[in-house]
Amino acid sequence: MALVDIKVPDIGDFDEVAVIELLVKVGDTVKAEQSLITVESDKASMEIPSSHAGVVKEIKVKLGDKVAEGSIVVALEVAGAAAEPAAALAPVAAPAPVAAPVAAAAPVAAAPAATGPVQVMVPDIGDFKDVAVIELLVKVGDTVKAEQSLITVESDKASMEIPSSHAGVVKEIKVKLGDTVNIGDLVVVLEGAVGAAAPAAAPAPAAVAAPAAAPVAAAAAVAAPAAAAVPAHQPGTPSAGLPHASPSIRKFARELGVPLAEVKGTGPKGRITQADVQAFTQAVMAGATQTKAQAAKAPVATGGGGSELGLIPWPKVDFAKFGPIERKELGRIKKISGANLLRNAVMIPAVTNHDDADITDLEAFRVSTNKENEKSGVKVTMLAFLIKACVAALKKFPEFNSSLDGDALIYKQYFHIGFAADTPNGLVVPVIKDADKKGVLQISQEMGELAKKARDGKLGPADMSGACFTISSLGGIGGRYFTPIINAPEVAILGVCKSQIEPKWDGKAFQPRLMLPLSLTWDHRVIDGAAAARFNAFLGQILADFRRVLL
Ligand code: CAO
Repeated sequence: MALVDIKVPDIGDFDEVAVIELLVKVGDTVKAEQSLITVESDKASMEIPSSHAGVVKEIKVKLGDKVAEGSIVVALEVAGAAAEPAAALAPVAAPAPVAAPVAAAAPVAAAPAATGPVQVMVPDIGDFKDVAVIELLVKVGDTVKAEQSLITVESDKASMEIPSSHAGVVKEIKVKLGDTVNIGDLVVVLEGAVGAAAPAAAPAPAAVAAPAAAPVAAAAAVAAPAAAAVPAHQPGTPSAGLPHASPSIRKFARELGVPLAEVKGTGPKGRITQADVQAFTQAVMAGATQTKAQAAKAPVATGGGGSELGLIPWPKVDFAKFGPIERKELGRIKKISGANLLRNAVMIPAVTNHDDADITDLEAFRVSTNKENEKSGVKVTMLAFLIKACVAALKKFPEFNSSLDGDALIYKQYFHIGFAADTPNGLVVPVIKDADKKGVLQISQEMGELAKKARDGKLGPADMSGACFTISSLGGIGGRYFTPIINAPEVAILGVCKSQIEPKWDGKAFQPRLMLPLSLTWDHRVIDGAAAARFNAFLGQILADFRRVLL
């Protein structure tokens, strides 16, 4: 075993780059070429790889440190034989490619304006070969300045922008996303003299711009950075339109299909971390957020065009013609829930059965329990009893606790019950997990906590995911019956309205009974009307005599 210092290799003229990420920790086993840290200059973001395989014994830098060529990054314990051929591994250790964000086209003073077609090529990007085009930053017709970035390219170790050598109007874009490019490849064709840095230097028509740049060495190019490749994202200026993230995070996001521009960075200076990308993915999967592309596709609450369903277009009315108006954008929750509700309303063949449950005795029990428990601070709610009763009904009728999966049904053996909560920002559905394993008191307490979190806008994706069945209670507000919309991929939802005393015939006389209106909406692809009627009847029996929950 030998201890080898892994140093920052030749990174050209970048003598003061900041360490912005530590990618390994003491004790980690690393392979040769594995990235150890990410550094960032004002010209590029790059990862420093290990020249050897081994075990990290010590990390010699910390976040924020400035490093230069030769700075020790990590002390690595390597097997004796492996330590020897350090020289053989030199190409790995010297990520000349990372020094690549360079390649000047021409010094500023000479940066000409195009008067005729000018071809802008990929300049000298050092040792990089076959770098992928990951962003097109201009479109045909755009007016660009000299030095303005045209495309972003990325290797597995660095990302950088390729600037324009000239000012002009973009006539043609010669690359597309996913293309791989090399030095000298044509990027765009510009035309017309616009905002010239030095009009006198305008080249002849059809001048070839980039190659005009001396094929300078990386360091020299940085020293004359007129059209040097600039960082894909400059520290401190994430709002420049491009996400502020390291190459590996950009790659990670691309693999997951995550639009980085929509991810909020929580790292230093708003930098996007791997955890940010993961959190964004989880939020999208849980339905708590949408990508812009999803939102654009979704026929949201205010109405997509309607053309997706072959419907006539949504009526467009100039309401101001009829009286004063005020326009207010929908909030985030309303937009998301609107899109979900519309999909569920349109895609599910839903039917609603209405029924009543006699809760006279249950309500008396609830009120007396609350009196006895006054000091505990936990109020037992009717909704908590309903959750418990629904669990019993879901156990008896398992298809209500299922989800469609193509031609199959997934039967859940857990009982997570969602409840609709009205908040100032819109409707949300927190979930009581494992309601079958909890008592009514605990459910009441958790509901109180979740409802508060909902009103405070603090529910996280985990609080709102995993429901098997949902209850929407308007009992505290009023109404008789309504037709709730199923919360896909669930297959049923129970709507509850305000209970009231009604005369009920007991065979001899009318008796005043407290009746609770129930509205069960179910997915007819999974459930039949008879099963729904039985489900409601069973629920009614339990609510009339809660001891049946025990049976
Ligand atoms: N019948 C008569 N009264 C009822 C009742 C019912 N079915 N359910 C509750 N109540 C009464 C309670 O007794 C309580 O009265 P007091 O204040 O006099 O004790 C009051 O209504 C409030 O009840 P609660 O504190 O138990 O609250 P809740 O369990 O009814 O509701 C919550 C909690 C979060 C579900 C509710 O605040 C809410 O947001 N409801 C709206 C849900 C919704 O919007 N659904 C529609 C979805 S489709 O757009």
